[in-house]
Amino acid sequence: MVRLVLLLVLSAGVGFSQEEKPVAGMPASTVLVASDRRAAMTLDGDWHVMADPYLAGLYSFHGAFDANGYFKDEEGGIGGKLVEYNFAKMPTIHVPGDWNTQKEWLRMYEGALWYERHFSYQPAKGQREFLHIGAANYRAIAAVNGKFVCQHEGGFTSFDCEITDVIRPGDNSVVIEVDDTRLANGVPTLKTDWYNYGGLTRDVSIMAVPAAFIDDFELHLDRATRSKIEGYVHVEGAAAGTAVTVAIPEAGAKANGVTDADGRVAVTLPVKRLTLWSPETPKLYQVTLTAGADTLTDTMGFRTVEVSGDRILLNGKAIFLHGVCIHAEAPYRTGRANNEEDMTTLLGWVKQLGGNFARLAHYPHDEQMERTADRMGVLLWSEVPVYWAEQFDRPEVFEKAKSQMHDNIRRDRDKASVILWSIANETPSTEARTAFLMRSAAYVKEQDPTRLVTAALLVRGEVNAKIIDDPLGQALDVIGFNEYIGWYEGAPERADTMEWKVMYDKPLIVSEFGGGAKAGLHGGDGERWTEEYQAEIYKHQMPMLNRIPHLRGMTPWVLMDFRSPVRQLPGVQDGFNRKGLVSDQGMKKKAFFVLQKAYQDGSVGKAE
Ligand code: GCB
Repeated sequence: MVRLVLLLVLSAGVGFSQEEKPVAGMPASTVLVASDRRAAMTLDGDWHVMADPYLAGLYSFHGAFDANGYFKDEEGGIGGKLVEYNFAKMPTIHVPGDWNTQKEWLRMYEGALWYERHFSYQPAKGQREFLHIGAANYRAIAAVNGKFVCQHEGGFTSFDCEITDVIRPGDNSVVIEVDDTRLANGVPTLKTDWYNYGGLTRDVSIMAVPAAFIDDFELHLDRATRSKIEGYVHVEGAAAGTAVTVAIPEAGAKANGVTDADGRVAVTLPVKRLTLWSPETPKLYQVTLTAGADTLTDTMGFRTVEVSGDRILLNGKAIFLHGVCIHAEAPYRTGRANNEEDMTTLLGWVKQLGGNFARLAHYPHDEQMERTADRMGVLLWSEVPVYWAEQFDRPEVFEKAKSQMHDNIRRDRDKASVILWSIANETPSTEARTAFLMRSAAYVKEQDPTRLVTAALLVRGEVNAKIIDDPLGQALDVIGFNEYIGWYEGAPERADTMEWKVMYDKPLIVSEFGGGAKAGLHGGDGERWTEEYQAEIYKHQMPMLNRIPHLRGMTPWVLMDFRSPVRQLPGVQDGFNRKGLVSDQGMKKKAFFVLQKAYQDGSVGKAE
């Protein structure tokens, strides 16, 4: 491993490119499920930061790692003696938080930023410790007390690095290099329509667990009978025969078992009189898992979701998904959403709309979002950032997408709110794309057969007709599609005569439609950027949506205005995509009320 790293460091001087940054050979990270339910020592707060656009800390003449995998300087964990830098004298920024909205000098910065802080700790004998990072956009390399502990790629998934061997009693240092350079072979790729907020955007903490501990489990209500909960528990480091118990005291359910040679045990809990989770009754139960010395208590809802013909069934009943798309943008202050108040505000607006559903665009959101949706009763579509023109023929791109799907599913399969895994958004229908996404769909099915697979597709158009026939549809349980009639395409009235030809007998969700408006800008119905024009789009969309065969859900674009560097129109956009129903400052636009009325009186959408 060390040799590989050194080799890469040496070769870095000659023709080094961002895409080749040394990620191979470093210790891997893992994802500990329900980590937010474990006792943790928070590392949130102020961290020293140093921008490093030339990656001097990794590759400079100072060198990087010594023969034992240590950074040369134990003090700060970055190459060289403390001559040309000094973390203690560097400015600080707050974690969690993107760097762009915290410091004017970092507003447009894309590159590497080193984070550093100290913390005091007393390791208990026989425990294992992990550094938990809620999200680091886009790549991260972490070191504790000068020793590498892990690397990670993917800006929106959480990860855990084992630090048992390097953490020590008393003072400890942690250094994390976060690099948000956009990559042609990254997921997402170079161009998106959202702000590339860099940094440690979510909570960071130290977690201690017993030597053998529950790192993964899955529990779901059986679709066929709805009278038993099934799944498994995995105990990392457990000897075969370790006793495992799963108990849901309020439901009078309990199961015992022992781990096999892989640390795994299958569980079945018969349940009677279970209150099923739904948007109307978001009932959550305490679920206690015990394995040897480890105990983990999660909060879970139980429900089933399935497709029958062209209907979506929740707990066996046909449902129409009245929803809206949401970016992980913080209301009022902008930047990345990362606390419970942000989540409650965003989902509160969904509830005010009369909605029961949200599409979390276009990447995994903070886990607190799913927790809040579980509590408030909002069904969710969860997505990985396979967005627009990915390099679908490059094998490493598939591996990156796969690891994000894996980590996202592993983190959130204990959340009743999540019913749909989306594998992509608006990808061109090419052979390479279809082969890639067919594999993605199969992978998601294998990882989680209890939920539904979807993607937001593009639609083909004829003069007065739209056609949904993308070959990827074959691999999806529910077909999502985006359309912008009245905004990118014609005037709002164009929807009135549009015909829809759907080649699949499957449930459909219109996963985007809408248009831009500047909150507070008023004018005639035909005047772009006014609240009136946006409201007109919604008024003309709804009757059309009611004519689309198999339509079982809708998530207009988008709940709230969000920052995007490709939206520059001065005085109107000013760096924000203005398709929000609510402004970034929480002002509701006219279209909000048009949609609210339709959701509340049920005039749009039929469950069967
Ligand atoms: C889309 C994309 C979304 C954009 C939106 C827009 O089709 O999926 O990410 O933000 O259109 O506003 O153009």
